[in-house]
Amino acid sequence: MTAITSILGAISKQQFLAEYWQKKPLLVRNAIANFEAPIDADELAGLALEEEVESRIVVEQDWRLQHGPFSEETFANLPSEKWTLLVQAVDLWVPEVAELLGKFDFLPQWRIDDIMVSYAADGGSVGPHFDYYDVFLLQGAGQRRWQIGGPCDANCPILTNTDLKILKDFEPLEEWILEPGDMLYLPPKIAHHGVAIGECTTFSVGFRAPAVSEMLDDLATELLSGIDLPNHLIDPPLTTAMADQRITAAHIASVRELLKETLDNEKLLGEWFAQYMTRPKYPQYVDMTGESRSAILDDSSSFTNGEKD
Ligand SMILES: [Mn+2]
Repeated sequence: MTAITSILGAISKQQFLAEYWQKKPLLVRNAIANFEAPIDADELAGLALEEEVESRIVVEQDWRLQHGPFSEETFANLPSEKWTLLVQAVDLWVPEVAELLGKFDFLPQWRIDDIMVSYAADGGSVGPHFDYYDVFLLQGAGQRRWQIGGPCDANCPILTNTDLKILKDFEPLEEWILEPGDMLYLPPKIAHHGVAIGECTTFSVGFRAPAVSEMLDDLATELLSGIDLPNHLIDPPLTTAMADQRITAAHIASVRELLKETLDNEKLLGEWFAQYMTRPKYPQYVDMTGESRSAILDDSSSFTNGEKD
């Protein structure tokens, strides 16, 4: 009988969640034994020709970022080295890639965003950078050298002459060469830099981590669209001394109180959040992708593709 092995290797799922998830990087050698990438470079380039598929090409020479869909001509005119093709949400278009998601059953499924697959020519990279989401970087075909640095945030200087957010000062602290089936887990904000050694493909399992501003925007839209919230701004106790252009701390406190009261609504927040996190990545293509996302609130309301059942 063959033992069923976890994608975390020798680390148990419980240990991973307690010690690594959103805390520190983990390299897993041979996360998938004898891994054969479920999509190859030609198939990936084929996807990037499709209008419905979100793809990008990064050329290192001038850190130029191009958005797909691409044409055969685009590929014919690329340099022989140091470029990368990135295709988003390949799991939605290729069932064999979607199957990989089954290996991440130790995490809330509604947190998963997509599997991005990248192909890099020799020396290709997207530059040293950091992301705000967790990611598992599973090596497909070929080799890639991953270097990681320390934690970064919006204050870390980035290059100004490109649309890419490339770190100006990247100091690698550790590095590994990943072989097919090896996997590197990175928590949010860790600086990283992956350079292809020869041609290679990498499968990036990324997680949904909306910014607070995005969540507030969406929640506000939800509130505007239906639920009647009768509360309006009210004054703190006024004195005649407040009858001028100053906004007092007492006024700010009453605004804060009003906003907190609005958010302090379990049902409103839960239902909005469940719908928000189960919204399809590409709502306009659900008929083609069959994208299905669901979540169940602990009060047992269930949500599918952003709708309440
Ligand atoms: Mn990254």
